[in-house]
Amino acid sequence: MRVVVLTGAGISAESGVPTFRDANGLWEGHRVEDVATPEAFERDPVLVQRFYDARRRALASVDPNPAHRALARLEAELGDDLLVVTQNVDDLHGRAGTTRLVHMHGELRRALCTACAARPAWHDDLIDGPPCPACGERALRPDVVWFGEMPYETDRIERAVATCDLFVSVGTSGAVYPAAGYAALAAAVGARTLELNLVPTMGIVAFDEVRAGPASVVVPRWVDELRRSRAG
Ligand code: BJW
Repeated sequence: MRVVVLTGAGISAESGVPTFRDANGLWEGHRVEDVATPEAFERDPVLVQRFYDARRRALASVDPNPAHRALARLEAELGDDLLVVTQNVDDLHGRAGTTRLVHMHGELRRALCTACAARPAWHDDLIDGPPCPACGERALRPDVVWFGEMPYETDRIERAVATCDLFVSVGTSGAVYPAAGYAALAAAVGARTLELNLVPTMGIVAFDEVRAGPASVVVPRWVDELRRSRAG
């Protein structure tokens, strides 16, 4: 059975990483739409670099929660038949042990050189304009996908969604495309669709099944069920 799991900010909420569109989703009064665009970066690079430097620093004090760890256990069970597609730019899936992973909106712990397109691993602040390790230009920005930019590895994701048997959406509001369209794509090819969310969303397509609850509870429960059903 081929499974695609799409995750969003809700899976990391209980690790202490704020979501975007819930009550505490603002950063110093700014909506994500006001800081996560190329136009915002052009207009006020200091503000945008501060936003991402603060979030990169905050990663040092958060850890994967039982939902991230359950998906790593699922990979141990399904191997290449699982693909986890995350919209999150934190590194909690990787730290939990997931390797079949696409960071479609990029990663906080990577920089992107606007001069040479290198994407070096990056753990420090970018606000002081450090040189790119590849070309030496002081042209590094966070390696994250802003509105109007092309998400990473969309061909690979769409191939996986179009050939999966089960599509699971975890902790995402379904407000941002192209990720918001993947459940509809999966349904169109006959895959079963399941939503795991604190509060069920009303997406463009109704999921076959919806389980409401915190990710740290509903994800391990679902993973354990799936593993038991395969064993027995
Ligand atoms: C829990 C929980 C708990 C809470 N347990 N659950 C008009 C129509 C259609 C599309 C467009 C349009 N105008 C423009 C577009 C395109 C645009 C878009 O979608 N805009 C919308 C606003 C409409 N998209 C783009 O520009 C994308 N690029 C693109 O489309 O390129 C062209 C293309 C064409 C064809 C194929 C491919 C490409 C790029 C989008 C980039 C998004 N970037 C951001 C910022 C990344 C960097 C950063 O982190 O700062 O990505 S925006 C932000 O939203 C971030 C997230 O990944 C993304 C999604 O948010 P998410 O994860 O869903 O979080 P929330 O907060 O919204 O929801 C949290 C959920 O968790 C809630 O449901 C809670 O209930 C739940 N939850 N606690 C379980 N404990």
